[in-house]
Amino acid sequence: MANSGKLAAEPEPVALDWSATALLIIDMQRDFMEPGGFGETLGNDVSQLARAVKPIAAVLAAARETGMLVVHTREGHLPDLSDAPPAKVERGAPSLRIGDPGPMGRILIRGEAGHDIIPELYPIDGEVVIDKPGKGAFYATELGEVLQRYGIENLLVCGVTTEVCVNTTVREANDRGYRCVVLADGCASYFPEFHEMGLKMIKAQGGIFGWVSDSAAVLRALSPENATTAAAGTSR
Ligand code: TIU
Repeated sequence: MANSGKLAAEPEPVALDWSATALLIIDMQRDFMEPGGFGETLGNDVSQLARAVKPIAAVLAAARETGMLVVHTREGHLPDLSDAPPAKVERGAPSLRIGDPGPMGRILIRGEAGHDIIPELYPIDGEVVIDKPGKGAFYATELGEVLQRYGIENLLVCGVTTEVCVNTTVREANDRGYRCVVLADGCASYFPEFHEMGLKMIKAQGGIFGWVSDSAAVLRALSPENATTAAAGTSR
């Protein structure tokens, strides 16, 4: 099926084969989004991240409607911390360190309540969940193999935080040959200025790492009258 048109984006509109496009939602976990989690222990104001939830939810609903591959990631570590480098655990002066008991269970540990994805964006059957020990979603995970298996060439990337795990993942993806479109309103940072600069870094220099678009543009592109190719799910 032919592609039906271009997605509005900066530095320029981008034509995507929707059947080779996945929605990649980075680390929308309670540990980053809610009080008492990893993000707050680092001294951050977690309320800064709430603005990304509704735009992601809208794109997620559209992706589900069209059968697009959806991949969720979660940053976290094994209970014995064997995949947590001491340099990460020891860094800074957080109120609680990775692995310490907190109000949502042990901080940033797989299987704990705080490690899970927020209810508004909770994965459904058929969606991929990638557990990652690092900032980048490709490092020490099966993400590359999964994307290859589904024939994915393009990524719609959203999640938190813009300048940390979103940027790191986009850089990793860029080097692996994926076209990355980052959804500006579907990302957020504890530092609004870092959010803004994190997006600028992606789209500067002719789109050195990719494109920046937003949820409204994706919803327009995926609407039934525009997205004749979005039924990727029929081939899975
Ligand atoms: N601290 C911060 O901004 N982010 C992280 O530690 N991880 C992610 O961005 N997911």
